[in-house]
Amino acid sequence: MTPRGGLIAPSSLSVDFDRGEGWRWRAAVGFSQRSSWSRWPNSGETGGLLLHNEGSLQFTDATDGSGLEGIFALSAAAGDLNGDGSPDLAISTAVFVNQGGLGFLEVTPDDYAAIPIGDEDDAAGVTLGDLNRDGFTDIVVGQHYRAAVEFDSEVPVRVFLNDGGDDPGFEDVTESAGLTPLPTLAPHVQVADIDNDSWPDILTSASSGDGTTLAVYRNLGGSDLAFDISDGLGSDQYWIGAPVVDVDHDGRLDAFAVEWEPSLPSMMFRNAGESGHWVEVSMGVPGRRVGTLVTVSSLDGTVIGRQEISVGGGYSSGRLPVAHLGLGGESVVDITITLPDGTVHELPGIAADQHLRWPEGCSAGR
Ligand SMILES: [Ca+2]
Ligand SMILES: [Ca+2]
Ligand SMILES: [Ca+2]
Ligand SMILES: [Ca+2]
Repeated sequence: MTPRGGLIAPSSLSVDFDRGEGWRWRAAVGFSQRSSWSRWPNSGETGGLLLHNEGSLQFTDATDGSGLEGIFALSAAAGDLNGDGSPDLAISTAVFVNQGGLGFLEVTPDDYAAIPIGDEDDAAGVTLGDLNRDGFTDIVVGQHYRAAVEFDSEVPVRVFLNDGGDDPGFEDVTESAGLTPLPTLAPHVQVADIDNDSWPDILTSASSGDGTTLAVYRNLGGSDLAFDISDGLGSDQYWIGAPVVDVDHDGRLDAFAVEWEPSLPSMMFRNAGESGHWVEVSMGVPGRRVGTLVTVSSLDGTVIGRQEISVGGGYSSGRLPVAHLGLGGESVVDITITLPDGTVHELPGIAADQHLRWPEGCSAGR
């Protein structure tokens, strides 16, 4: 590829968009900040890049003709939004469906654009997950709104529910689902079942607890999507990133809050809350992890949760290629693994509270 100077890319991800053969990840995509940010004078000259992996660490620029030309955003996330088995793309400023062969069709909802209050307000981290457990992947968008601390504005994290169409439509349910506006920035967002009750929650990099911990929108469950927010909003404190991972292997998802201000420490938050049962699934097959869909059902066949293994999303954070699913009160579940090539593997009667690395089977270790 030809080097392009001045590109600032706060977010990037790697995903097999064109379902390349073998182990290679065939495409990576990065997005630069929008050009109007005067304090980043070199940003926004080219827009995001779609890079095609030719193997041996060689990449070609596949942006032209892809439908992704001239895009500026702070974050990108990939996942199957229309259920056809190919990964699609949601970024802070637009949504695209994969048409195959590294071509994308824009399906951005009319009300997707973030409306700035001041000069340094942007939609930020994007993350995907099936928040209402209807089988269709929804979109969560964080906010990097300096107005929240400079003008005492309150700005929510936004949620768009997928209507399940082939060219999916998305409904902004931010207000109806009770996503309380935040008095500080929340650039990073991640869908994660923090209490393992089987309903996906939204962790943000805003603070709660009067600035002492991360703010989490807890999914109240049920057919009508509704969230509760952590207590103690009001502090200006926020973190720039907050990747989620079960660091101490106790089944509860922990988070590392990354500090932007050099004089302050980054913080590791250990999850010490109440927890339901859980299961984790990772792929032991090199290069075939990202895009694997893990579906968990109770023994009566009710789907409890589904999660696509992904490494991207959010803001300036990453994630492990692991599906972590809360199970609530279910201690034994059936698991279905759908590989990126469409192959389906059924794993019946799996005991909860373990990490399962497929295909070697269950083990206590990782
Ligand atoms: Ca798709
Ligand atoms: Ca959904
Ligand atoms: Ca939950
Ligand atoms: Ca933990």
